[in-house]
Amino acid sequence: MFYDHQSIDKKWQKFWEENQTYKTENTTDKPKFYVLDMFPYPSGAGLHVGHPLGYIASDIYARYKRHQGYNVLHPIGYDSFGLPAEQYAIQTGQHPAVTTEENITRYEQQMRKIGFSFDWSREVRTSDSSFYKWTQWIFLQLFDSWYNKTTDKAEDIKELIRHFENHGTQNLSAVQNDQLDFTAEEWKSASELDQQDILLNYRLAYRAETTVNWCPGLGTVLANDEIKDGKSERGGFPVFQKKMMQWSMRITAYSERLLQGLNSLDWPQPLKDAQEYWIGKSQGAQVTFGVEDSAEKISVFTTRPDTIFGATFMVLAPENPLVKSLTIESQKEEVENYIEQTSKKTERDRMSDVKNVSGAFTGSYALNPFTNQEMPVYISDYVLMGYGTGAVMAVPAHDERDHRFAKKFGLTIINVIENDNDIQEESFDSKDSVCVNSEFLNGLKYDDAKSLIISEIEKRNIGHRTTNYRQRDAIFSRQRYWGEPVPVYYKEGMPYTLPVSALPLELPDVEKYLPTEDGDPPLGNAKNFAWDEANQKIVSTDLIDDEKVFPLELSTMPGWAGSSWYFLRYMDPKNEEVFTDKNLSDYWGQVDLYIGGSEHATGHLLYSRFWNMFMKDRGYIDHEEPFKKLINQGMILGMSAYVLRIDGTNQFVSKGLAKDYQVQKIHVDVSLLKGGTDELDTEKFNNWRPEYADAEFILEDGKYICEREVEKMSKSKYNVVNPDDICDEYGADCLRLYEMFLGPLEQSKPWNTQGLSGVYGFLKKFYNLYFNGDDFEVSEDEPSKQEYKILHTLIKKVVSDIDNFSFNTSVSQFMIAVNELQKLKTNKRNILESLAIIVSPYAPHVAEELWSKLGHTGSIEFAPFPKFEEKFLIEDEIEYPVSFNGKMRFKLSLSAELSVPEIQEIVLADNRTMEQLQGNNPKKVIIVPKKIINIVL
Ligand code: ANZ
Repeated sequence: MFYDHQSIDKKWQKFWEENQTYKTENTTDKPKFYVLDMFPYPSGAGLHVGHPLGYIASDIYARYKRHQGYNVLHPIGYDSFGLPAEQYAIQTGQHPAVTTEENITRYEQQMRKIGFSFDWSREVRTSDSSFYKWTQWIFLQLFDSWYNKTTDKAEDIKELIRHFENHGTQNLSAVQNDQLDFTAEEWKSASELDQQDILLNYRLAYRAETTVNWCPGLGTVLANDEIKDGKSERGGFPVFQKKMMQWSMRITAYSERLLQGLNSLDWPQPLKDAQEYWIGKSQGAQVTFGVEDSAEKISVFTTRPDTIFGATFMVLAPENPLVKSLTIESQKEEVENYIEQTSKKTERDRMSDVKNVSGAFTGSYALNPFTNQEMPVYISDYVLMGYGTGAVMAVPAHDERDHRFAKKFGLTIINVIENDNDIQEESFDSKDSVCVNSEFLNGLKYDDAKSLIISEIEKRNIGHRTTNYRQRDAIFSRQRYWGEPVPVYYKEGMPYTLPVSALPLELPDVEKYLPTEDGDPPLGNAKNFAWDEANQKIVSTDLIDDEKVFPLELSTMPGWAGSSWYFLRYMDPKNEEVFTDKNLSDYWGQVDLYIGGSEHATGHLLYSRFWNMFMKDRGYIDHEEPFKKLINQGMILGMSAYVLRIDGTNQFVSKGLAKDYQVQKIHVDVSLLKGGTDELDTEKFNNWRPEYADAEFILEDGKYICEREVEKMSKSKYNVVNPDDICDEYGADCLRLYEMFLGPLEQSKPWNTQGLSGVYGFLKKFYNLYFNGDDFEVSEDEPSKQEYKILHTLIKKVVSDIDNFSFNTSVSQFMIAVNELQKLKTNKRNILESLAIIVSPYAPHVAEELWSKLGHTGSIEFAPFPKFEEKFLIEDEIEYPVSFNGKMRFKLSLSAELSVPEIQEIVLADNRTMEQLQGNNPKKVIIVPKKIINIVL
C-alpha cells in the first residue's frame, strides 16, 4: 500500500486541531507531569532543522507520559521581546510588533507541521501586554521587598519600615548596598525623600549607580553574558565601561540558596558546575590596614589570610574611592593617566589579561599589622572594584598576578609558604606545604594556619571571617524600545511605582526607535508617556510639570524578565486577576522535565531560579526550584558547501583539481547542490547572485564538486535545511524519527539529508505490516510465541530508552522489530495494536492513521502504553545438543526452568545416552545451562 505521508500528516493535524486533542485540563484525577521546552525567540529566518531537535525529544516524552496515564502540561509560547525586531525597526521603520507577529505566525505554522502535541490554547507571548502586565507586577513585588538575613527570605518592605520605626537599624540583618546606621527617631524625623532613598538601599529591585557595559553601537547597556571578547555578541560593536544610574535586581541575596539548591536538581553536571562557578563562593577574611600619615584605612578581602606575613604591598582598583585621597600630589598625573587608560577596558579584558600587568603608584604606604612593614599602595586594573572591597593585600610569592606586578615594579617578595606547589589554588593540598617566616604560624598547614590567623585578626579587631560571592546584582535596565516598560515614575528624582490597577503599563508608540537627541532611551520619543498622579492615568508628555504630572521611567526591562517566570503563566495563561491561580501552581508544581540549549546555563537558568525563589518567599508559589530535571540537547550541525574561486578570477575549480591553484573558499547555499550530493548545479549557481552570472567552471569528469565541511547550522553559512521541505518530501514522522535517530540527544551531530531515505523506508515497511497489498488486513488470531517475544523485546527496550532519554536507540529497535515481524508476515491485531502505540510518541501521524484503521474512534494518544511481560521473553524450551567426547550425537528439548541435576537425570535416563554408554558409567557430565550437554566417556 502506498504510504501517503502528505495526506496522513494533514488529516491528523486537522483532527488534533478540531478535537483539541492536546488541550490540557486542570481538573482531573490523573497525576500531573509538566514537560517544558525553552520557548523560542521568533526570528525572521524561521526554523531550521536544528531548532526542533529538543522539541521533538520533549514531545516524545510528553506523549509517552500521556500513554502512561499522566495529565501532561506541554505548552509553547514565544520569547518575543528582543533586539533583532528592534534593529529591523530602526532600519525599516516597521513596528517591531508587526514583524514579531509575522514571525510568530511562521513559527507556529512550522511547528504545527511537525505535529507537536502542544496545548496551543495556552500559548503565551512575552511581548503581549496581557502577559507583561504580570512581568511588571512581579517587578512591583520585588520593589516592595527586602531580604531578611535572619529569616533567610524576602519579606514585605512594610516589615522593614516597621522595624525602622521601632528600632532603627538595630538588630537588623538585611542584604543591602551600604551599611547604614540610624535610630528609630532618626528614621521618623527623616523627610519622605530621605526615607525613600534609604529604602532603595534594601529593595530587591533598586536603582543605584553602577558601572555598566555600555555599547554605543547598540545604544544600550549589555549584560556580561551578552559580550564576547570585548564586543557585543549581537552586532560585534565595541563595549565600554561607564557609570550610570540603573535598575538592578538583588540576586546576590540569593547566592547561597542558588548554590545550595543545585544539590537538589537533576541537571547535567557541566551546567551545575557553570552555575557554581558563576556564583563563585569564596571563604576568607576581610582585613583592615592602616595608612601612614593618613586617617584612611584600606580594607581587603583575602581568601589567603594565612599569607599575610608575605603581604608586601597593596593594590587598589583604579575606581576605588580611596585612590583620590591616597594619591600624593607628585603622583597625581601618573595615577590619573592610568585611570583614564583603564576606563576603556571591560572587566572581562581586565580579568583575562593576566600576562600584561600594569599600574601606578599612589605615593602612600600602608602598614602590615603583623610585620609592621611599609607596604606601598598601588593601583592596577587587575583588581576589580565590584569584587570584595576593591582592594587586595598583595602576596607576590604566592599569587601569580601579584608576582608579575612585583617583578615589574621591583617590589619585595617574601616566601611564607614552603613547598607551595600551586600558587594559584586557594586551598593548595600539597601535603608538605607549611607556613614559614610567619611567626606563630610557622609549621602550620593551610587549614590550621587560616583559622588561627583569622581568630588573631578578629582578636586584634582588624577584620573578620567573611564569605564572598563573585556573582553581582543583575542590571535590569535596557535603553531599548522593544521590551517591557518599567512601571515607575519619578518625583524629585525618586522612583515611585505605579499602582497595580494601572498595569499593564503599555509600551507607547514612538516615531523613532533610536535614542533621543538628549541621549534618552527610545521611549523618550513617546508623545503619550507621563503619569498623572491624581487621576492615575497615562497622559501626554507635554503635561509634565513635576507637580501633578511626572515623567515615567524610559528604560525597559531586559530579555530575561519575561523568560524568568513564563513557565508559571502556562499554568493559568488567561487569568486576568492573578499571574496564576495558587491552586493551579500548586497542582502543576515544578517543571518535571525541561529541555533546552546549554547557552542559557548562567543567564536564564539563574535568573528564573532567582525569581522563582523570590515568588516562593512571598508566598505566591510553593516550590523553591522551578525545574526538577533538565536536559541540554546537542546542536544539529550543517554540512556547509564551498566553491573554490581561483584567486583574482571569476573561475571556479572543482574540488579534486584545486590543488594546482591558489583558491579562495566561498560558502554556497546547500540548496544549489544536486539532490543531496556534492555536485553543484552550475546553472543555479550562475543565477544565485549577479556576481556569479558569468562564473566559469573547471570541471572534473564533467561535474563541479563542492568542498563540504561540518559547521554550526546557520543562515549566515548557507547550510540551513528547512524542516518544511523535509515534511513535504518525507513527512513529519520521518523528520521526527530521523532527528532522534541521528544520535544521542545531548550530543552535537551533523545533518545529512541523504540519511532520511533509510528512515522513510522503515516507515513504509511499518505501515505495510498492516496491509495485504492494498487492503488493510489484520487477523484476530492469537499471535505466536515468537511474535510476542519480538513485541515484548521492543517494549522492554523502548521503555528503558525513553526513561533514559536515549531516543536514538529506540528508533533502531523499531527497525529491528519491524524487520522481524515482516519476516514472519505478522498481521495479528494483538501485536499490531501494541506496536502502533509504542511507535506513536515518535511518529504520531502514521500511528493515528493505523489506530483508526484498526477500528478505534478516539486518538491513540491516551491508549495505555503496552505493559512489558517478562514471561514472553523466557525461552521455555531449550534444544540442547548432546555430545559424547565432544561429538554431537542427538538433540534433546528440555524446559528452560530445569536445574542442572534435573537435566543430568533426564539426559542419563535417555535411551540414546544408554546406547552410547553401553553400560559404563560416564567419567564426567558437563552441563552448560541453556547451551550444551557434553558427556565424557
Ligand atoms: C592574598 C592572597 C594570597 C590571595 C595568595 C590569593 C592568593 P577568589 O578565590 O576569586 O575569591 N582579590 C580580592 N579582591 C579582589 C578584587 N577586587 N580584584 C582582584 N582580585 C581580588 O579570589 C580571592 C583572592 O583574589 C583574594 O585573596 C585576593 O588575593 C584577590 F597567595 O589575597 B588574595
